[in-house]
Amino acid sequence: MTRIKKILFIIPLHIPFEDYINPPSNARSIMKNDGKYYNSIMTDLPLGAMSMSAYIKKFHPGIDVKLLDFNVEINLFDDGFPYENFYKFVHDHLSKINFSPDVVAISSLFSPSFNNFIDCGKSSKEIFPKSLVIGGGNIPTNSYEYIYDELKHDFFDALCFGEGEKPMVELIEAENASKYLENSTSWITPKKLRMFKGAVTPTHNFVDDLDDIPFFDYDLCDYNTHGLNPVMSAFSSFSDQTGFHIMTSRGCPFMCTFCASHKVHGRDMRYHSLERVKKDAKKLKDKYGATTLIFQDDHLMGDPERVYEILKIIKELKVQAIFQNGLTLYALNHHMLSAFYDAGIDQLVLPVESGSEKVLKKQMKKPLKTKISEQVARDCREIGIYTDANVLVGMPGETKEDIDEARIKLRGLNANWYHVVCASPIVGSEMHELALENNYISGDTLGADYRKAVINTEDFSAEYIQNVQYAMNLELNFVYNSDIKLGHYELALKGLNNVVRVRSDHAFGHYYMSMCYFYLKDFTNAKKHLSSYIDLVDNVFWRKYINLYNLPILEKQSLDNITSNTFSTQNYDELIAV
Ligand code: B12
Ligand code: SF4
Repeated sequence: MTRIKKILFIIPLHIPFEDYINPPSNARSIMKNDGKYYNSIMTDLPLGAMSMSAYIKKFHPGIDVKLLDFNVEINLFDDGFPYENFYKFVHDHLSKINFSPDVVAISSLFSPSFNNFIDCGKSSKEIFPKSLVIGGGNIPTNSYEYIYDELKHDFFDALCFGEGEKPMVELIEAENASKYLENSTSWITPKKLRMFKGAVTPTHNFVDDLDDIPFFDYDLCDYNTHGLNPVMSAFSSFSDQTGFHIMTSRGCPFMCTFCASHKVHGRDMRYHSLERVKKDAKKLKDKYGATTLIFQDDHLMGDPERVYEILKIIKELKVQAIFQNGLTLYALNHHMLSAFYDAGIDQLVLPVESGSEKVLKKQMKKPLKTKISEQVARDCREIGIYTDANVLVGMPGETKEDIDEARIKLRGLNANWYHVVCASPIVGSEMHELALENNYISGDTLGADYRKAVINTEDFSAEYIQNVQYAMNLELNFVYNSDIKLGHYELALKGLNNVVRVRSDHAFGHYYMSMCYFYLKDFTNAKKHLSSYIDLVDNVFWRKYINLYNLPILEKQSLDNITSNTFSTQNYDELIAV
């Protein structure tokens, strides 16, 4: 009989604490009652912990599992954040928690959360010295040597390699937990690592048939707080939806150099059966009130026939669906896109990644041609699907010429919106290895995320990429906005409105909204947004870009006579000079 009766899952803050307190200018932020801006923390459901909990309870229904997600906890302070660092926050929180765990299981998926993961481990051992403190997820899977050998953070009793369902159940069932951890290849311990230096080769221990994992333990989360700010809310059509996350497959066979997913889930595809997908989706709708399913599959399009069936389920249940990770573009032919639309899906994320063939092929090793991206964007427009294109800039090996080529090419893609981010050397990716080997990384990489450029190569500096990333965002979404260019002002307002909703001081957002309203002959709103723009023209940050893109410097008197001339002063040819 197991001695493990209580397990506490902890999810560290996803982003560096410093970025929470002082959000970078290109991050979504919110103002709290103390008048200060804080980063707007995403509260998506932690599927890993929910899956492990369901699997554990299948074999040991008596085990009491709790979840503490600091991305949610940190959002609950309305009057400003009272702690000077993340460690103090966690420490205080754990010391007040009314739960004595036998195991504290900390999950860390993201490089930017590395230091927070460590703070959680340290605090947990201090507050619960008799508990087993373990870690798992992408970061421990890839950084166990760094954590134990370099940082000497032995407060983690063991770190799990890859997926944790089976290793957790084996741990619970072990006669002697310490002995099991030392002997199992799913776990790395400080003792094992030091004893067999260099020869520790942990292995994946997958649940081969995903249906063996019961319906995920959604009850670990309280939707009232976890549903406050999921990533989905950044998409205009989904901001008022009740979204529940679901992952119908694991694995991805592709080799994109910037990706680390395979390190945890492997490269072979494993799927939940269609019956199971249907049952879960129905339960999420009927029992939990889901109006939107948020698919987290890495490679949903792995089996197109299966996708048609999943779309039928979505249609039958009359729920919306969002595919945040993007869908493999080559599988999105006109027929497939029409099936998506027929199922009620009118917004898709397109992982376009670059407008340069060379960068796609050589730097990213992405099996994609720009003409496929263009075709998909064109088909979506024709069918009526709104598209958000993801773009990465600043891969090692990318040159300034490649970047300029991509900038120009992407203008012709005509996606509705673009999310341009800085390529980041995430731990576990081929790009990270390359960047390390060549000394390309500046600053604290473990804290790096896609908003902050950290790669410096022979071709560019991180600062250059940071500037280009912001300029590309302004160009593709505002100055060269495809919907404005095509005269689809209502569609343009969808994206622009979304920006101004989360950043009310966005000068470009207001200017281009005013332009759209003007051409839609809604002069009241045209005047309102132009007035907000005029209030921002003297702002130092915006003035730089206003000058760069030749937006007009207007005064309040202009509001009395808004004409098409107000909006036609740009000189597009100069724009590449950032
Ligand atoms: C969903 C998701 C998100 C969600 C997070 C939802 C959440 N609350 O967890 C959101 C959208 C918020 C997100 C954000 C980001 N993401 Co993301 N995301 C994913 C994605 C697609 C799926 C994660 C998931 O739910 N998996 C399903 C569950 C079942 O698996 P799991 O969580 O990995 O858990 C299993 C194992 O890891 C392990 N395990 C996990 N925890 C523990 C704990 C213990 C104790 C044990 C024993 C085992 C264990 O067992 C679990 C069950 O099998 C992964 C890719 C992937 N397939 O993993 C990328 C991934 C994790 N994300 C990634 C990145 C880079 C990011 C961002 C940095 C990107 C950005 N735009 O800035 C941000 C980070 C946060 C930020 N800065 O805002 C990278 C992380 C790599 C890295 N080294 O950093 C991944 C791996 C994708 C990739 N391209 O490589 N992401
Ligand atoms: S980025 Fe997407 S397609 Fe590429 S390897 Fe990762 S999961 Fe697969």
